[in-house]
Amino acid sequence: MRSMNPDTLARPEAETLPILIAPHRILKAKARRVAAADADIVRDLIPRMFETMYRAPGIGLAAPQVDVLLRLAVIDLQPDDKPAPIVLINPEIVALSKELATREEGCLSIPGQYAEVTRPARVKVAYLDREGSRREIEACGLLAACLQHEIDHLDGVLFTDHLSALKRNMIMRRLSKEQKLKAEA
Ligand code: K1U
Ligand code: ZN
Repeated sequence: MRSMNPDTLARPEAETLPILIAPHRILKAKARRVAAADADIVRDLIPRMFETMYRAPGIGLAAPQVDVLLRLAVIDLQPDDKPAPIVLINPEIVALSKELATREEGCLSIPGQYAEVTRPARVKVAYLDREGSRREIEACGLLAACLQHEIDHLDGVLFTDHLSALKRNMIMRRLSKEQKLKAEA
C-alpha cells in the first residue's frame, strides 16, 4: 500500500466519496461522537474526506456530508497554496467572541449557492487530532467561519439556517432548479 502524503493527509489512491446535496435528511441529523471502536472507520475515512474536499474543491468537509453521522470534519485553507490540513474529531466550541463578522459562505452540499453569513468573529475549539491527542485551536477570519460551518454540519445545521426564511427559500429553490437542469443534461 502506498503511504499517506504527510503534507495533505490525502492518499493518491484514496477514492473520493459522493457528497450529499441538500435537502437530505442526513444533512439535518445530529452526528454522534466518535468512540474508540470507530478507530478503523475514521482512519480509513480521513484520507478519503481530504481527497473529496481537495477535488470538490472546498476548504472543509464534515463526515455527514459524505453520509457518515460521526463528529468528524476536515479543513484545509491552503494559505499561500501550501497544505495546512486539520482533522477535527469530536470538536467542541469552548469560546465564541461577542464581536460578529459577516462573510460570504458556500457549501459543498449546496453547490453553486453563496450568501453572506453573520457569525462570531473569533472562536476557540477543543478537539482530538487524528492521533487522538487533545488540541485547541483559536481562530479568526475565514478559519473561524469554516470551523463554525463544519461544527454546524455535525449538528445538522446548514449555512442557510443562519439566513432569513426568504433568503433560505430562494437559495433552496435555485438549487433545486439547477440540480434538475444538471440531471436532465
Ligand atoms: O463544509 C462545506 O460545505 C465546505 C465549505 C466550507 C466553507 C466555505 C466558506 C466559508 C465557510 C465554510 C466550502 O469549502 S465551499 C467552497 C469554498 O469555499 C472554496 C472552494 C474553492 C476555493 C476556495 C473556497
Ligand atoms: Zn457546508
